[in-house]
Amino acid sequence: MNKSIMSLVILGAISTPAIAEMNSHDHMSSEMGMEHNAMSMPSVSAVGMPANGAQPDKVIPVVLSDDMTIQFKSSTPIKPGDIVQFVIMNKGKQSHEFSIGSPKEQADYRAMLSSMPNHHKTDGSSVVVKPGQAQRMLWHFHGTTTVEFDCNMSGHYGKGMTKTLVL
Ligand SMILES: [Cu+2]
Repeated sequence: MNKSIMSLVILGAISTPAIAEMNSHDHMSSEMGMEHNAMSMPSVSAVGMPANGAQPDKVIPVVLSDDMTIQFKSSTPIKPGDIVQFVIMNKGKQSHEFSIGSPKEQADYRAMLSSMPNHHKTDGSSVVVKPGQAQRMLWHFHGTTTVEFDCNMSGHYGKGMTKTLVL
């Protein structure tokens, strides 16, 4: 009897740290997993979200130029609920950005950039396009229907590189 109690105690002494270690490992990996998900999870904007992998309803070519214009080369209107594939071409000699958000989100973003100029968003709502290059952005429009498309490269918004649509 004593012996079996003894062995239970020993078993307990051995297995408890092993379980504790396993638990802490599980805990750690799930925390890391969460962190990873949080980092790779697309931002949810007031005007929608990235739609990577989805089938687009519409394709809209966009031209960014050094004359500070954002031109949509398609007369197809964007409607609430649309998944739009933007194909963004930079025809200029300087980098431009194509960013989607509500007017408030864009203003907050520019305020952030004014203190951290190189922190352009990479969450699927914005893309910096180098001169002569093209990038794609797939966006699902839902929510607020006043959508602001901006270039938030330093000074460009102030020079008129902005476009507002009411879907
Ligand atoms: Cu620009």
